[in-house]
Amino acid sequence: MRRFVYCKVVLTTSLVWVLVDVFLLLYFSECNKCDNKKDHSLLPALRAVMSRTHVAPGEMGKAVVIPKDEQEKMKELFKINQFNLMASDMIALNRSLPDVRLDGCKTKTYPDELPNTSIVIVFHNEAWSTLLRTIHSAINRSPRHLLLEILLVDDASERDFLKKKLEHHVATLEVPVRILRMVQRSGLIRARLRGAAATRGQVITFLDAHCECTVGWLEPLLARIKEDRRAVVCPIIDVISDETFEYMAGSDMTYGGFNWKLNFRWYPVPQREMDRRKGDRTLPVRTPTMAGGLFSIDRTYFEEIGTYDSGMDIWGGENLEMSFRIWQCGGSLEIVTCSHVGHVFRKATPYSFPGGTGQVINKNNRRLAEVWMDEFKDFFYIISPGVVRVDYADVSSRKALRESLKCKPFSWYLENIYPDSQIPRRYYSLGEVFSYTADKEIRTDDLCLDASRLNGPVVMLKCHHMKGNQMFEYDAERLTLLHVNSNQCLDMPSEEDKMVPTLRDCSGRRSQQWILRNMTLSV
Ligand code: UD2
Ligand code: MN
Repeated sequence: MRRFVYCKVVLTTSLVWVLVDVFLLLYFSECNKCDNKKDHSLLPALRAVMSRTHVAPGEMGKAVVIPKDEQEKMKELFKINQFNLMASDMIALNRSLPDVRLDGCKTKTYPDELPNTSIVIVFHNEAWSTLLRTIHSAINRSPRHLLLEILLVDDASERDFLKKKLEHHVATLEVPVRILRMVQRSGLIRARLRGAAATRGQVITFLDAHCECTVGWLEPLLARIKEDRRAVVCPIIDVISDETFEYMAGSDMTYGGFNWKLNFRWYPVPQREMDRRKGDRTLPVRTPTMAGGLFSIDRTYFEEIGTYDSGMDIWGGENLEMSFRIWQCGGSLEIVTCSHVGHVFRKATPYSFPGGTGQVINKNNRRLAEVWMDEFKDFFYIISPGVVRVDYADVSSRKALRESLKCKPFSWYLENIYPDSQIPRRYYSLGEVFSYTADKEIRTDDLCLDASRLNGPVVMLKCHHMKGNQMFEYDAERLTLLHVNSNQCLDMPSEEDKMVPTLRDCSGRRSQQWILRNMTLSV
């Protein structure tokens, strides 16, 4: 009997929710048709109810769960864009998101008179729902007077819905949206240049085509540029899961750097930068590099500082090129921690790279290194020999730009802006795998060869720069690497050591002889 009552209660409660759901679904499908007109005063309240009832998939940034019997189809669809297209298509174009800002950001006020912005979004074969959610979230969460226009640049997409259907859809929006079409596939760099040239706003804001802007994202970016027109500012990039479209807040404690192969990487914000901001995490973080996709820049400053290198193709390298250029030529690059924008990070690229992925990225990186990295380019070329083999065309106009802007050397950048960089300022020797540094470390990126046991194997551990177990003395005559702490020599891997290099008493035998290549300093 009791169980019966319980079931009944559960059933009626569910029934009520189902009715609420149906109502909300109807309401929101209507709303989607009329494209987010502001006059839905009920909307915020309904959104709140909706998030409690989980009525629509993905509301409040929740993960979308695909039922078992749909998962085969889901996997098929995943391949089109390298993200869960089925999940994305299930989510409303104006889905609600949590307010992930630091508390100190929520109460900040900004000047009434902020510069306005044009948003530039370039895309190649983007999915409908992700592209439109980028646009809708930007419109819904930007004060109307600050968002002048949106420019879409279609980089020669081949999908039908991105033609007339897209034009009709954007024509109904309350912010002017213009679509420019590249005649042939040009890559994101030249597509952005085309978009930027057509903007009329005081600031240009670039976004990837699969983003979601959160509440209050725009004001802090514009306010920082108003303070200093040479500040180029990025939001914190939150993660939208490629598997579930769950919205996950990014950290304000990481900033942009790069590794030995010039890949962009996130690293912890160093203590010196925390100290400079006196521990106030709501203040902008000075970042050595930017991820590349999401940033705002004063429009005239974008021109002055040399826009982009139009000789770069398709994808890659432009973010570091711009980062080095901004810092070396007198600007600053910052992450405005009060601004959050989500981005779908993918594990693989969904589109083709005409000419081959490696070729394209090597060419862009070569141009970057030739123009901005001075003698440090040699370090990079040894690590990435493929880069030296590509034809990188003419960089003379970029070198002339560097000259005319009187930009500082790369060593200045490494010393002053990126002292925690993984590039050893001084090294004795460099092979394709390891370097032997002036600190007598055997090192690759931020990992150092470390030995803690007599007659034991060596391992790679995070470099601590305290010498100790990570210090090896090279004897250029005997060709030995002496582990000073244990007074033993590095020995070649053998079957017996399970192929791991090991410390052994120094015996002078062949397996303890190491040839260091590309010596730059004498040991
Ligand atoms: C990151 C950046 C991206 C760019 C790239 C390096 C973020 C969040 N994203 O990679 O903006 O700086 O690093 O180059 O920081 N696209 C075209 N034509 C092409 C290729 C791409 O229009 O030939 C578009 C694409 O549709 C997308 C944007 O360019 O809107 C960025 O491409 P992505 O999303 O593949 O780059 P991502 O996020 O892996
Ligand atoms: Mn992207």
